[in-house]
Amino acid sequence: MVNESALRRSIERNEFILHYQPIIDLSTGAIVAVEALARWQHPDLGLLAPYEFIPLAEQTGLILLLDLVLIEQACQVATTWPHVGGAPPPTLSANLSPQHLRQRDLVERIEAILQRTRLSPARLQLELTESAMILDASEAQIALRGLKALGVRIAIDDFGAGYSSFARLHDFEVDTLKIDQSFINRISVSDEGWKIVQAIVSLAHALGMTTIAEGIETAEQLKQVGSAGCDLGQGYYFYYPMPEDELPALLRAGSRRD
Ligand code: G
Ligand code: MN
Repeated sequence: MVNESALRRSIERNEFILHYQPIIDLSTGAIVAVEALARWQHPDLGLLAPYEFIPLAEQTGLILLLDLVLIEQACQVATTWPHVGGAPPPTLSANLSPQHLRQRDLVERIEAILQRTRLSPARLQLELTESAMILDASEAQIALRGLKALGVRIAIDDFGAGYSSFARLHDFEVDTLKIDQSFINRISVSDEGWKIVQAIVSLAHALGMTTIAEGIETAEQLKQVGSAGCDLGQGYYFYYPMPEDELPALLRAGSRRD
């Protein structure tokens, strides 16, 4: 049974692992970033996906503990990724619940993680879901400014699925929009899907933001997001999330899928 005390115990016992999914530059095919995705290695239930425990972690506030434990783990791992050719190792994209923006010590905690792991701040991108947009603007803005002052980048995850405001994105100095996979799915079904993606990309670019298409599963979707002007892409068509030890060989082998 997954309940609060089981979840708390599992964090103490370190039952969480991270899988890593490459993010591809659509114009060069290079792996430019990697997202760390949480998995719970449950002693009885096996490997659990985020949707099976993140909602409970959010409700109970345990997410405040879990996220930081996982971000530190991912930063540590990211320092071991190889340089390939002259290119810098990929950026680490890590998920951070918007609840953290209310914590006064967030910036210090992230700074301490960067110092302990010695990951360059420029190689860390934090992904916040759109619900960050509805937090008290001044409170969120102070936290985001502090993170940006460290040199960390900010991405909005699952963009377009919930409440979104381009004015807020601009105020929050968001660097990257991750376009929700529901739009990418819709691309193959109707012209409308493509038009929405294209419109998001144009607005994002006008505000100086980079775009990532999430959940690319087919060659057709890849072609369409490319023609809509998307910068980067992520999804099963390229790579499934993989265990930590499989990534370095992939990075060394070069990042082209073909
Ligand atoms: O909320 P967030 O975007 O961080 O979560 C991404 C989730 O989507 C992960 O659990 C990941 O395993 C999953 N995922 C990654 N690529 C694909 C894809 O191409 N298709 C689908 N359906 N899911 C994906
Ligand atoms: Mn994410």
